[in-house]
Amino acid sequence: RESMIQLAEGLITGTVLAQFDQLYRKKPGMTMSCARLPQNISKNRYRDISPYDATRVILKSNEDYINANYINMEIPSSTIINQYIACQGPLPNTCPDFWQMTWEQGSSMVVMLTTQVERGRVKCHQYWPEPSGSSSYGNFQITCHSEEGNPAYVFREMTLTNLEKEESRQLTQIQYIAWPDHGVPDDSSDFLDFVCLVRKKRAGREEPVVVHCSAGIGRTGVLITMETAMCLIECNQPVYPLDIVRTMRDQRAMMIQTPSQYRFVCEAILKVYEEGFIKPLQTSLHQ
Ligand code: PTR
Ligand code: PTR
Repeated sequence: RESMIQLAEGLITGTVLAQFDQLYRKKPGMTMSCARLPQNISKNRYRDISPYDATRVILKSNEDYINANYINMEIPSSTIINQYIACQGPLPNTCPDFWQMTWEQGSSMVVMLTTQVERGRVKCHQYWPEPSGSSSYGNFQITCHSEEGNPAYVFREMTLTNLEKEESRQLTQIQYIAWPDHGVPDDSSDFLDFVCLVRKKRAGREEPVVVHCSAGIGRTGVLITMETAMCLIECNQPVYPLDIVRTMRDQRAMMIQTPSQYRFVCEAILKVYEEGFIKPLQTSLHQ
């Protein structure tokens, strides 16, 4: 409760945003040299967005580079560590790498926070087939069984097959579609519903949840912050959003891109706290 009063006051006085502005975007001392190797340049969607060497996801092959970092969020006084892989939206030439990573890391859930094209620019390659279709990406075959949704998000069930090993895994992808990059979601209730859905779907899965937008920093950072805050509130722990951002930026640079995104998530946290937005989730978890 104390931390929430502090947050509410800080939003009014502006200290919350001032502190966000002062926070380092990149953790001092972290290197990002792998991203700059000549053979990896074409695997980065944006020249200015690279993964730290220390926390990058390493593919189990000779060419081991993908623009992705592990992000672990510990919930104090509990045994919960929510694990994520934050990555950029796949490029045509990195789709096989994306599926290889998802396979090797044991992930069965992908959260996508961008559309393929925004304002006439390509933000992410469509790395999955149309519903009831199948496509191959390197050693992996993806079959999309179903696609359903509402104006805010789309839900897809897929099978991921490792063609070499002849093994398959079910995979859920949830895509939020009402959120332009550098911006904030059109509606915070829709967004909170979406985060609740992510929490519900994640229940029981130990493996990292793969989260991406276009660059894998702005919207991805907001989503991870929101889920972490919800989890803290559920566990009766104080929520200090700036600490969450710092913890994320210690693992992937620049997480949460703009002050307006930070303000949006802070306001959404207060809303969750005040309106008990989490209740429907708790009910559904016990079904
Ligand atoms: N990279 C610069 C920035 O962050 O401000 C410039 C920039 C801004 C580039 C927006 C692209 C932007 O959006 P879009 O790619 O959607 O046109
Ligand atoms: N160079 C790009 C820019 O600053 O516009 C990189 C970039 C693109 C950064 C998109 C963030 C972006 O948003 P998101 O991480 O939410 O896809």
